[in-house]
Amino acid sequence: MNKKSILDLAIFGGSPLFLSPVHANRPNVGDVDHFFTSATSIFKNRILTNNGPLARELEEKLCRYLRVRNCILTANGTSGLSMLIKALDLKGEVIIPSFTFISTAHALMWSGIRPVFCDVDPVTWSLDAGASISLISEHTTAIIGTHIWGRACDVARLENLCAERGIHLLFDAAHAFGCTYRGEPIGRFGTAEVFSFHATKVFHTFEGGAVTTDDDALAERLRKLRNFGFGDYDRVDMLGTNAKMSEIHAAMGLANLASIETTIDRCRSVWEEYRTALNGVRGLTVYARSDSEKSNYHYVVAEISQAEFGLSRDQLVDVLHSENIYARRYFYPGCHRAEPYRSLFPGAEAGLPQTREIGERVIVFPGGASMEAYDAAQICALIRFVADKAEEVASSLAVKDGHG
Ligand code: T4K
Repeated sequence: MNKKSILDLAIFGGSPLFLSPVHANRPNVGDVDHFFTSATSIFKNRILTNNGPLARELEEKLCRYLRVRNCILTANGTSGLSMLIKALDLKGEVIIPSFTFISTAHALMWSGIRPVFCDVDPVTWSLDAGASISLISEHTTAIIGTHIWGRACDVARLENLCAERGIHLLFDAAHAFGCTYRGEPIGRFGTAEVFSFHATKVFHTFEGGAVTTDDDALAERLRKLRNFGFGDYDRVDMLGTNAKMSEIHAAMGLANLASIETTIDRCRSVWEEYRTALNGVRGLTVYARSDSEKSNYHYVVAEISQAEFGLSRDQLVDVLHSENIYARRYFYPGCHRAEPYRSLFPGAEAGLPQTREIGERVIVFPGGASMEAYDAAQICALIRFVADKAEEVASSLAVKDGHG
């Protein structure tokens, strides 16, 4: 990092630190030779999709890895969520965090279910089990927690609560592949869990997802739903959809699964690089991982406190973007402030103080196995430089924006 004065920052006319964009969540790519070998087999046997041999092999291997009885691969995480909602015949209202990806709320609305937004825990940023109690009504049929950044929800407390109230507990495990809760792999808690295997996830199938469950009857229903409701040739048993995973996607999954532990190790070293290099930067806190659980370390997340850092999160994002570092603000501003929810439920904001606070402070840095440790070190050095000169940067930004 060769910037000496703030005039060297790209936002003030200097050369960007990186010549080409460095993205948050650039896809990891596992064992490419493994992928091409599987892909060749697809063309040899001409089974391209419809629960083919590679999809079945991947389901079996994922069941073993996640220690769960059933894994139903899907076209993406959102179709997995939608199918699960149908398979359980959920209705009325479902409680979800607002601080999550928009797809959970959308999947509910597509089924005519009202998402009821719950606040998040200030430490883990996952659904606040305590806050959810007062949101349960006679119309509530389920709670869906998100294991945000791979850190588990308060599973035990939510399980007790849902069992007491006779409602389903589901988890969005999109961030949590390879992570544990009380030493057990995430994927086997609640009635069912849903993974996203999107390209930007630690384990991916280009696009894809899965529902995992120990409930065999539910799994059977999901398999039928995934394939238009077919129970047999010429026999349709229910209102289904098409959410199958094709063979080429499964081939990518098999290749990525073969190298998942190496991928996680690499994610961890990148995360450690950030944590060590940013240690002591005032007003910047790297989101903590639980010491007692396994994490995939895929997301490098931090919180910016403007009062101490000297710049707002958004100002830091602008500075980084101009350097070609595409840090993101996931999941700002929260689902409740996105349409159609903002118009439908204008009062939701009042019950979501933590969501608002975290949404204003969160920043996701480029991380994951596809990052070079050297690049992570460069990014950290730049952030440290900006933090040291925050006052000067803030005044120059104000002048630049015409407020100075
Ligand atoms: N629940 C949670 C908690 C989720 O995070 C998600 C998905 C879901 C459920 C739903 O699962 P899916 O139905 O998606 O399977 C991305 C992903 O599209 C989305 O899958 C993901 N969450 C979400 C957090 O991130 P965008 O709109 O931010 O994606 P995009 O295109 O900006 O990509 C992110 C970054 O990655 C970019 O900076 C560029 C880079 N990138 C991306 C792709 C696709 C690459 O370098 N190469 C690529 O191929 O939503």
